Amino acid sequence: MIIDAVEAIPYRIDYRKPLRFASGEAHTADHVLVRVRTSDGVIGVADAPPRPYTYGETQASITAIIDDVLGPQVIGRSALAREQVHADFRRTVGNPAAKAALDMAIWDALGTTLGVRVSDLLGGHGESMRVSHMLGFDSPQAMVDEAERMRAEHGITTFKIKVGRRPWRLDTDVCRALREHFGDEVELYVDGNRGWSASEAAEAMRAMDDLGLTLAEELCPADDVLGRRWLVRQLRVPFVADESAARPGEITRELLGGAADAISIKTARTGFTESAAILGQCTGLGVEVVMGNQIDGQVGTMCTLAFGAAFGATSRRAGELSNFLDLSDDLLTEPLKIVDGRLELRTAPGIGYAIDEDKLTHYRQDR
Ligand code: MUC
Ligand code: MG
Repeated sequence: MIIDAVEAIPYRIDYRKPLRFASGEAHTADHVLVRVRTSDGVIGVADAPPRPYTYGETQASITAIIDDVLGPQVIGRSALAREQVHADFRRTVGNPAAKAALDMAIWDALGTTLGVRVSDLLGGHGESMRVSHMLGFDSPQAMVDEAERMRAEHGITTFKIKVGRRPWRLDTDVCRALREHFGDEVELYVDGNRGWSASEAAEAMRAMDDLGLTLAEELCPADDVLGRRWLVRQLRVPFVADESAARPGEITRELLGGAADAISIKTARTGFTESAAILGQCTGLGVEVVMGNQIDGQVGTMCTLAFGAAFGATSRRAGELSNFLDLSDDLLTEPLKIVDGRLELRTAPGIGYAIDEDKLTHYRQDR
């Protein structure tokens, strides 16, 4: 179970249509597939999605930090030695997606070696999760049409609506159109990716008071410290910290400072090991969590599912597990399928996926 090789493979797959949100937009998935091999010949795999507008990482930076720093550190470590691996990781500041993918690839190798699913190793709570779909910026009609297609084709009835545009009416009109179209048959919540000021967010949320939204995520910047506390105090729904609280210390600061009262856990940035620590922190503090999405493909989505299904607290709310549907193609031999609004774990050990090598050869950028 000794890690003897690490690979960081840059690849590119187009989205069918760009996903737009307040802090950026994604046209192509320029991701990095991370593979570890152990001395027994077992391969572990995970995905690193660069999100420069949130964490400063790029495809090139992820490949370089794995090739030059993190990969050489884990080579020679046992796949069981997570504490040592993370002590090594802490010697390098930042690079959350690169570290998360390596962490999850090691877990995948461990599960495969033991013949056990990673989700069972983590917690073994359930077999599936309810799915929430994230709707990027567009006109009210286009966003209603997309949500309707998601419900008709995949049975999805929970939607996270991207907000944070100016003027804020662009977004409140979308939320109202969705509620008018679906009535009480869907759950709706919003994510501002820090696009509004605290006062704009307060006005917009007041204008949507009658829409029955269930969560509000990152409506304004966490750096607007007093403004954000002022906003959070007056909202009638939990305020979810996402990109402002990606590390355990940041989560403590945001929660104790009154700048958030729920947390988005994203395996794409905290892997399995650190996500488990964050989940313990949140449940200990009595704070709700949501399994978030970093516009993941199917590899990343299965990682989110493996973690989310493993625990009661992460399975309570719908997990953001469907934006792989926005990609024009993907890398799994057996594509994911959302049925009746739920995504099921697979039976295979490890994270449970197999990579289609022909597709990887086709999409990789390094050959
Ligand atoms: C979200 O929840 O903010 C968009 C970019 C990213 O990194 O995450 C998303 C979704
Ligand atoms: Mg978010």
